[in-house]
Amino acid sequence: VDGATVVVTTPSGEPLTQALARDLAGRRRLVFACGRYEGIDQRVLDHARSRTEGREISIGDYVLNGGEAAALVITEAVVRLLPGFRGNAESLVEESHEDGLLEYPSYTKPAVWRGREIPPVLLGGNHAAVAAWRHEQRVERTRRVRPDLLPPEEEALPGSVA
Ligand code: 6SD
Repeated sequence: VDGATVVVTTPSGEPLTQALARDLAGRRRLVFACGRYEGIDQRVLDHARSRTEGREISIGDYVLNGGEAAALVITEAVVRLLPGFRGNAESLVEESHEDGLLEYPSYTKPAVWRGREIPPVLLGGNHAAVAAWRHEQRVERTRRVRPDLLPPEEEALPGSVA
């Protein structure tokens, strides 16, 4: 198809990241090719690549039974980045993986739910304190579950000397 990017979902592809999703969101048209059984015959891939731009993409280091679920995941990551998908463009920027840190924990109403309270700093009205607390939560969570993502300026542990 004219101007299309053919996306082949495969565990041997380049990893899907937010940056790759953003790249794909800028393409005119995406065509997904989903393998079954042994995947897609190499000649079909070569033919598609001779006529269009092709990307082989993996959604993670595990093996699915076919490419369809991976295509759905890629579609979800890309479509929400298209212009006009939702009103507040700024709210996208704060989310996990847009700036290398995981998201801070989210609290809504009520202030006490089944005996569990919202952290008091969030109810204090001090916006700078809220921002500092959320940043620390993001750093702590990233350090704990995804140390590979931690930006260099956050690598030192609190109290450590450079
Ligand atoms: C046989 C497929 C296509 C089988 C896949 C992609 C990822 N990240 N894991 N597994 C996959 C894709 C598996 O066709």
